Amino acid sequence: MLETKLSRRGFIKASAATAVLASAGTVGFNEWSKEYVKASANTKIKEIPSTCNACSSKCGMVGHVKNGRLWKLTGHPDHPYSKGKLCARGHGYATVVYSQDRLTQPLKRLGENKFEPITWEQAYKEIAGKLTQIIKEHGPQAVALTEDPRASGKFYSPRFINALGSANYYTHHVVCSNSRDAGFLHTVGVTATSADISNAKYIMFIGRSYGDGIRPSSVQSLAAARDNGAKIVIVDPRLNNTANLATEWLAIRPGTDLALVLAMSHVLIKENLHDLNFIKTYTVGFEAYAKELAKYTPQWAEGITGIPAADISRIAIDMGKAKPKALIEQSWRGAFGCNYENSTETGRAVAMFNALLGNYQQKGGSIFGVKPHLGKLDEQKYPNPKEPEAPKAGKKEFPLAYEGSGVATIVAKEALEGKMKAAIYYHSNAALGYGNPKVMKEAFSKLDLVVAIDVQMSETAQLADYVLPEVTYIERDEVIESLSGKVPGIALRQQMVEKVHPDTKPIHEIYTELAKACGVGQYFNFSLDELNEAKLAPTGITYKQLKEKGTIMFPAEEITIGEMPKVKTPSGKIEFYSETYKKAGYNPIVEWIEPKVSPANDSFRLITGKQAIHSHTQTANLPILMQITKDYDLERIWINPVRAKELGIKDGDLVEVKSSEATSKIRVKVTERIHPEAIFVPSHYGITSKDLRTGYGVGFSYMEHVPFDFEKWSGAGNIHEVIVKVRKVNS
Ligand SMILES: Nc1nc2c(c(=O)[nH]1)N[C@H]1C(S)=C(S)[C@@H](COP(=O)(O)OP(=O)(O)OC[C@H]3O[C@@H](n4cnc5c(=O)[nH]c(N)nc54)[C@H](O)[C@@H]3O)O[C@H]1N2
Ligand SMILES: Nc1nc2c(c(=O)[nH]1)N[C@H]1C(S)=C(S)[C@@H](COP(=O)(O)OP(=O)(O)OC[C@H]3O[C@@H](n4cnc5c(=O)[nH]c(N)nc54)[C@H](O)[C@@H]3O)O[C@H]1N2
Ligand code: SF4
Ligand SMILES: [Mo]
Repeated sequence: MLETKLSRRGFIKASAATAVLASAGTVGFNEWSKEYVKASANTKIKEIPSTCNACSSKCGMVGHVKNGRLWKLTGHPDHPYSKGKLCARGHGYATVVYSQDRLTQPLKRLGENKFEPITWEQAYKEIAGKLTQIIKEHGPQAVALTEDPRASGKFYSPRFINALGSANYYTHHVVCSNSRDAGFLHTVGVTATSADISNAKYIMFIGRSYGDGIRPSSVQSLAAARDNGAKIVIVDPRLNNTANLATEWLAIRPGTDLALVLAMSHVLIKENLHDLNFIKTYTVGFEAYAKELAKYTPQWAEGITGIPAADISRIAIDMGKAKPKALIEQSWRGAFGCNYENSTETGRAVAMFNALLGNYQQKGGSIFGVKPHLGKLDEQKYPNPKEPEAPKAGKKEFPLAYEGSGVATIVAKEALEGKMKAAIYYHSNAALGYGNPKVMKEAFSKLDLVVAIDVQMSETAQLADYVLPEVTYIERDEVIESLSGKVPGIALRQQMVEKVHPDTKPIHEIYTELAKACGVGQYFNFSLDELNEAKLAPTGITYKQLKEKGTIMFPAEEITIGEMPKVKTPSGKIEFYSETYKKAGYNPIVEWIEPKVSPANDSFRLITGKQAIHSHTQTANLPILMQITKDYDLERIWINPVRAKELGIKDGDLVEVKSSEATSKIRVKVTERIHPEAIFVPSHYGITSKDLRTGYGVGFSYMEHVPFDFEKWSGAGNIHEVIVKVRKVNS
């Protein structure tokens, strides 16, 4: 078990180290652009507001274009996520527009890693021919489409697959937040709440790191909370880079957060610090949950989590006293997004803990945001596709998963079973990022048709029969993005520079033309401008105004703090007891669930997480960002010094990491900032596509070690249910 003494010492050292790293990274970028501004003071510059595409936050940004070339970006001041700032990825990823490794024309696969360029006409004709044939033989349910939902994709992708008669639309959440989303959905009626961080007095982060999984405004609000004297507790087996804003680190045994939350809930009730008034008015099932909680004492949780019982009680009591300005932040991927067999139930317990504190829709608490009221296309003129007859694949097996995201890896499972025949991947690197790459490759090989729409030759594109090259986000207009939150708003992505490669196209054009070729063009008989005009109609804002501003917020529609909206669960209340669970054959009450696997004395659990300068697999090929990895030696895995010593491993040594699935070689960072039972792998490396010349061969992908699996509740990938052994090697 980890000693608190050890954690404290590591904590102080690490805070100093992260401060150095953070300033080194940011100063470099600022200085670089300042120099650039000076050097080109006399040139006329066009400023075009748009949105970033370097991660799912899609922050507002302003492109500065000189002589038709993008040369600088700044954060959009009005956008709620950027608030005037962009992160390093936001700056660095934009260089993708001029990348040497971009896709420049449609490709057809000839054999393993062999492709020939073809025309768009040929691509559309052949893809449509195959899709039509597959649908004729196996029905539309044998066809699926998966994406990382971005503004245009969110509208066009489901519409396209529905137009073909299939309900099989999926998103990357199966390896992101499917578990948290399901847990929250069946408790508070939405897949995520937001947190009023800047007004909070006591904030607990369970495996969510604002300093690594960056969104500029989140970091700003946490700094504001810190300035206001808030207590900030990080629960993480690793001391992450939010450390320099935190007051305390709980080095939890990975996979045991559910036990911690159950015990804290137990303490709140035992000490009578729960908000009974809120519970009576806005929740159902409290009595049954309180009864279950009786056995989850802090002493019990100490044995499971490794966190001293006294700390668990103290923190729960302090949070109870600080309520309603106390909360567990809703989290994202890190601890219970998609990692363990108990992740969905951890998500539920977290949403319930916030209900015990009565912090919903309170200042400094958990917030249900609102969406802007936007218009739709006129259905008379622009008919919607019919509702598909067969349900989405995976719905039967995982009825609790959020239907909007689905369980994307079911496509691979059904391909292996011979049921799924065609898969389209848009803006998604499923072959490397969604499940074990060997299993994904085998599944793809069983499909009659794989289409990848990308900007570079990703691992997924390499396995596709057809690769369609999209223009980058710097070169395209998109559908209006609605922003929900305390204040709703809208943001527009717009074209900043002319296409660099004439044979690339924006996604709305690709879907519209492919739909025509498939004989379902009647559902795409509108232009992007017509669609955006229709969306804007009820707002009173003109398209011209939106193009000029880029981001527009609606402060008149701000939510009223203190006023609970109707909860979107079946009971209309926050549910401590779920009838939906019961009907689906699951326990309606949250109980402790063990992780599927646990390390023994001679092994470790593999865990992963973000680094502030990279996004998933998509940034590894950008020289400007990969150079930071190299300068700071960031691709190394983390190991605790006590375990390293036992194994005769020193900082910088080369080691072999071996799991049931794979063997990788990598150098180590020996650090007190990691729990002795865990090995931490930064998540952005291990590119195997040789066409990505910068990313190729750096580090390894933790996904190689993850057994292909589905969590029982949400279908998520269980991506930390991995045991590895580590040994020193010489080469
Ligand atoms: N830099 C960067 N930022 C991003 C992204 C990106 O790719 N790069 N992507 C965006 C997206 S899509 C997402 S989902 C978010 C993810 O945002 P986060 O969820 O904050 O990011 P992670 O780094 O994946 O995980 C956070 C922390 O969880 C810890 N952790 C691992 N296992 C456990 C556990 O068992 N218990 C606990 N308590 N903690 C654990 C890790 O050590 C890590 O420090 O980031 C968003 N922002
Ligand atoms: N190895 C690994 N696996 C992961 C993660 C990780 O960090 N590493 N993160 C997990 C999480 S939290 C999430 S949310 C998912 C994310 O998984 P994905 O959504 O698949 O994200 P990426 O792996 O970055 O792949 C994005 C793909 O989109 C392409 N792309 C980028 N811009 C454009 C564009 O403008 N148009 C088109 N058509 N394509 C574009 C990129 O080239 C890349 O191939 O992965 C999960 N799995
Ligand atoms: S957080 Fe960074 S990478 Fe993500 S959208 Fe914002 S600026 Fe871009
Ligand atoms: Mo994610």
